Amino acid sequence: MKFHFQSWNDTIVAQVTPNGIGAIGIIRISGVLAFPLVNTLFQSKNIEQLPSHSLHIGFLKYNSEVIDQVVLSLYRAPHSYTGEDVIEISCHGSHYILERVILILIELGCRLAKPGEFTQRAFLNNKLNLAEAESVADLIDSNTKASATAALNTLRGGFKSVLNNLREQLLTFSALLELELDFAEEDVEFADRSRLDSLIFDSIVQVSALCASFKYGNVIKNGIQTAIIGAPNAGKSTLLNTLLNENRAIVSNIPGTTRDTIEEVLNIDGILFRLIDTAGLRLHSKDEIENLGIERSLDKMQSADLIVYLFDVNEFLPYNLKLIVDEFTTKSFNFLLVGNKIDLIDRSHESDFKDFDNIIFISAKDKINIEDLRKQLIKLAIGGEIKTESTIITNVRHFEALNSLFNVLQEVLNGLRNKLTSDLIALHIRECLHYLGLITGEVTTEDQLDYIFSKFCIGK
Ligand SMILES: Nc1nc2c(ncn2[C@@H]2O[C@H](COP(=O)(O)OP(=O)(O)OP(=O)(O)O)[C@@H](O)[C@H]2O)c(=O)[nH]1
Ligand SMILES: [Mg+2]
Repeated sequence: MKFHFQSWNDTIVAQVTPNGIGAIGIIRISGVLAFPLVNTLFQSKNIEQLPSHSLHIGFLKYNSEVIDQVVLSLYRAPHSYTGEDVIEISCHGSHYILERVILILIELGCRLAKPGEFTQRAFLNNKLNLAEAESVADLIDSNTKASATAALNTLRGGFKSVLNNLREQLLTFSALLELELDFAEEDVEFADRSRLDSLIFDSIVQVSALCASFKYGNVIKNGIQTAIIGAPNAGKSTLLNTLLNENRAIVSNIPGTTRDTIEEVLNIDGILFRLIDTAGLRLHSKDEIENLGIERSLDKMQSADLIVYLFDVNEFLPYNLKLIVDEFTTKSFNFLLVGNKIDLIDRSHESDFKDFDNIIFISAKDKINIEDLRKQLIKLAIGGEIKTESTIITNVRHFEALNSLFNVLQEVLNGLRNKLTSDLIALHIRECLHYLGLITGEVTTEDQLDYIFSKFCIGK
């Protein structure tokens, strides 16, 4: 369902800058009452006749109370973020002033905006499609270059053009299909059936690439849980400190030093690794607290996206490492073997472990090969370099819709190859268009929209 400009009777207001003291705080008002209401408060000139996209300095006054000297930014419908009349008031960033202005505007007839309501109106007024609106929230949430670039790419229409392309392919397909239905009456074999086949095949390739990109998208958006696991004294806490470049965890030569898990975030080339230093694993500790720590280590290991298995190359036997690798492989864990303390040995000792894949040798203490380790972590997390310029799916909702689309496209292809009747194939194509519409917001219900926008922050 689409509304037209200014179809709401209520005018919404919210602070768009974060709470707290700053030089400037901005309040946004959107709706039919924006201009008349702000006009009653603005002393310096009558803003009703002023043009869109203009700035005006002056005093806000309510009854006899002078509230602040402010700058108004005026945007007239439909040329605004929401598509409605919008005014942004830049006040001095005092909590008192901002609250006072908002309360006055509410007293005069505005309503406090719900989370994401400005963007929801932008969507309902066709300023953005749903995927683009969601990327606004992702952009605000992003805290690395990679996640910001991916969100910005969606917002700038990268995803939209991929979806439009798919839609066009499907529409061309159904046009060809109808042509075939027309000819069927005359019992003429449709000449270019292989074109239908290749159209659907191309769509499947595109959709499966988008689905595959979700793995990276998820990593970009949520980071990667990385558990550092190993025997007591292997040097796990030392490694955590070295990677973070600070003395975060206690290090000592007493086995069993780390009791509870320690979690810190490390940014490697724009990817967030949520590093977890754990209590060293050993079978029979008499210490009850250490045993609790070991239980936590095992839990973290199960739920991690990536395990860094650290061992002391001077003490650990290849035979034992093999047992660990077998266990990890059976459980399909994503892991990296890291032999530590190479500063203490003759490096030829590394050759004892030459039969293992996914292994590197470092000294956590003397910072040897740490750059290599960082590169390996990136490689295991995302399987190479991230190309954030290409379209990457970061949103679970989009991923699910694309997955369903992928399945229906497969059915279409099978149908074509097994000579399913054209009217049945046409039904599947309609289903495909439905899933595309779920992403862009053409077939979402109001409840779904409320849910999606409720995850935004207030003021956006
Ligand atoms: N020579 C050398 N010593 C290291 C290296 N890494 C760690 N150590 C030493 O090994 C000892 C144990 O280090 P930790 O980092 O506390 O080991 P851990 O794996 O966290 O141990 P637990 O917390 O008990 O499980 C300390 O004395 C460290 O200084 C290294 O690369 N080379
Ligand atoms: Mg430790």
